[in-house]
Formats: sequence, C-alpha cells, structure tokens
Amino acid sequence: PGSITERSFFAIKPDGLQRGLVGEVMSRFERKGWKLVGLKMLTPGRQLVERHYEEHADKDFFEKLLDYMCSGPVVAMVWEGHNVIAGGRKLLGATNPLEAGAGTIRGDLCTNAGRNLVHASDGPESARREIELWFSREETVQWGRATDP
Ligand code: DGT
Ligand code: DGI
Repeated sequence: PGSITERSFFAIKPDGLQRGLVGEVMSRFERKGWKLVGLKMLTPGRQLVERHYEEHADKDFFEKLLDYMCSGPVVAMVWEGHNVIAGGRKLLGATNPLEAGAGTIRGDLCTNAGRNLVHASDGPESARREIELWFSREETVQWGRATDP
C-alpha cells in the first residue's frame, strides 16, 4: 500500500490559465481525496524550466517546450495522499491527449501533446526532485483535516 504521506508535484501549464481551467483541474484533485500542501503562481524563468525538463534536453521539441512553459503564469502545486504519484498520472491521462482516455484531464480537456494543460511527476524520484526544484521547504505546508481520523 502507498504511504499516505506520499507527495507529488503538479503544474497547471500556461494553456490551463489561458483557458480558465485552473479551478476545474484543482477540483478534480480535491474530489479524488488528495490534500493540497503547496500552491503558488509564477511565470517560470528559462533556467527553472530547463532544469525541470532536463531529461528532454536532446528532443526536437525542447526549445518549443521551454518557450511555451515560460510564456505565462503557471500554477505550481504539491498534493499529498494515498498513491498520489501514480494516481496523479492516471488522472492526467497520456501525454498525447489523443491517447488519453475519456474521463482523464487531458482526454477531456485538450487536444494537443504540446499543449497538454498539466504536468505531473512520473515517479517517486522525479516527485522528490521537482518538489525541491519548485518549492522551498517553508513553502509547503503540513496540515490535518478534521475528518482524517
Ligand atoms: P506542432 O507541434 O509543430 O504541431 O506545433 P504546435 O501545435 O505545438 O504549435 P506551436 O508550438 O507551433 O504553436 C503555434 C502557435 O500557437 C504559437 O504561436 C503558440 C500558439 N498556441 C498554441 N496553443 C496555445 C495555447 O494553448 N495557448 C497559447 N497562449 N498559445 C497557444
Ligand atoms: O510527463 P508528460 O508531460 O506526460 O510527458 P513527457 O515528459 O514525455 O513530455 C513533457 C512535455 O513535453 C509534455 O507534457 C509536452 C511536451 N511534449 C512531449 N512530447 C511532445 C511534446 N511536445 C510536442 N510539441 N510534441 C511532442 O511529441
């Protein structure tokens, strides 16, 4: 069983803000049962996004990806809960919205692999790395819900 203190990093990308889908995306995570423990809005700098996507540095879409990610504000988030890393990827659906199932965020809300609304860490190692990259320690919050017990 996944640890209940598991955390993952998510970012609503510039197209999510342009299209007014911030509430819609966050609502799906809340309804799933995960807990918001980090939240901020920023237009990321080139360096931050280069480090975030360093595994794609040799891809032909890398420069376009950086331009897109730096083109406007994003909503950076840390969510905590049972299986939030693998489960978060599942809620998002496949990278290419054509392959993302109906009912997933990408399957329901977008059409283009280059404009796919939301990022989610793809494993425990990248979750740890990305949370550290986007958030300082003081920027994440530990809190309990009255209904938890
Ligand atoms: P591709 O991968 O070669 O088919 O090209 P795409 O579809 O990734 O589009 P790209 O990156 O060449 O962008 C075409 C133009 O459309 C570019 O000026 C950015 C704009 N664009 C596309 N989708 C969005 C979006 O969701 N939000 C905003 N603000 N601009 C967008
Ligand atoms: O972890 P994911 O975001 O699901 O996917 P990824 O790590 O393979 O790719 C990172 C981002 O790069 C993805 O969200 C959008 C962009 N990307 C991936 N494949 C393509 C792409 N962009 C374009 N234009 N074309 C692609 O084939």
